[in-house]
Amino acid sequence: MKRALITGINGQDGSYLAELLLEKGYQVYGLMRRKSKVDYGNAAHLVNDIEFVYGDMTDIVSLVNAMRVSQADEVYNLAAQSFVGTSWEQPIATAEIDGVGVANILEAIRTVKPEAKFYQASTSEMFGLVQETPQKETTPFYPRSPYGVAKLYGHWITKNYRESYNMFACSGILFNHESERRGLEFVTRKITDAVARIKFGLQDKLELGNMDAKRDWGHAEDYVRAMWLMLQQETADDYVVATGETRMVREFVELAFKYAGMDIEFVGQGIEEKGICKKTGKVLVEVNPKFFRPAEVELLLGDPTKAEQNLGWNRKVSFEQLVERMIKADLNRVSSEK
Ligand code: NAP
Ligand code: G4F
Repeated sequence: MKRALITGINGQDGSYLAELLLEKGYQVYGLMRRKSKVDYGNAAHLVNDIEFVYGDMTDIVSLVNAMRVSQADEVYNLAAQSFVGTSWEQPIATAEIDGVGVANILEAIRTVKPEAKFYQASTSEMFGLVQETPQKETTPFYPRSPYGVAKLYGHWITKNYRESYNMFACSGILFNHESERRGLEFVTRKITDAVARIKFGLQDKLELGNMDAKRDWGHAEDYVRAMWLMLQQETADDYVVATGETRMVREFVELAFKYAGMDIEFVGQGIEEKGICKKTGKVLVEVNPKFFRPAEVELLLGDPTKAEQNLGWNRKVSFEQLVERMIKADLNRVSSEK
């Protein structure tokens, strides 16, 4: 039986990856932070199937302990302060968790079980002010947030340990991936949650920042499969994982309202732009500059050719299916809460 350690087990990707590895017969260990009230987050339904180990990416002792306890053959480092907006408010914590934390886990592996295979959760945020479109493995990086800068350190230290110590260490440069389990502050889930609440009369309108931003959005279930595939190869390498399609935030909003039976149209420009319900004429979407970022990533569009050719990876969930799944789940949840 193969053994895997997943950091960030309570997050969106951690829970989907744990399900995949359990299905494949792995013994799964999950690293989680101690909280004043125990909360397994997205992994709550797996509480009897996973061995949980307390630890923190900023505490190398806890990571050495997690490696000793798990004796993992594969380590998936998904733990991070993952919200770009917060990285301007907590730049140091973000650097310590998302940057130095990667060196900590690599050192823990090197100390306890150097032959373990390692996956690092790198990100398309590292492309930031994009230098080439579509973005691929060879595109130069230009991060635009403290999060992107910290992740770039994590990316390079992973490559450096591969080259310095011959460790099997891979980075997946994953573009945005969402799901019914996405945190409520990320734009897709903020939209589907708000649309459901508006539908059931619990909220008047949705306030957003930059609706012109373009993202390459896929479903998390597809993306965790790519992580696993990377660690099943003969040699370690880095891969872009993306859909090859890009959409504006505004398109996500329109589709989410449509699937909830409330067609909207956008009128006005800039901070005056509004989304109006075609049937009732009510304003359902407004711009609030409070959600603008100090520096924005305007466009992300990934080229997944290498992952498709070398890993045999393909995404299964389309953009439309992603929005539909998320809106359906939030409509069900909000209706039962109501
Ligand atoms: P997520 O839902 O925010 O999950 C992140 C997890 O990291 C949470 O379980 C969190 O635990 C844990 N964590 C945070 N700080 C920690 C610390 N100091 N020590 C230990 N654990 C800590 O993120 P996700 O969407 O699943 O993303 C997984 C990884 O992929 C992240 O590294 C993210 O940066 C990266 N990534 C995500 C995307 C995307 O579009 N989703 C794209 C590219 C890369 P708590 O529950 O205790 O907060
Ligand atoms: O959903 P977001 O917060 O995701 P962002 O910044 O692209 O980061 C996500 O994807 C990265 C991969 O590229 C991951 F590494 C990272 O961990 C995270 O998962 O914002 C998407 C876009 C941005 O351009 C933002 O300015 O939506 C725009 N936006 C417009 N209004 C908003 C809002 N974002 C949020 N969160 N909230 C708004 O009201």
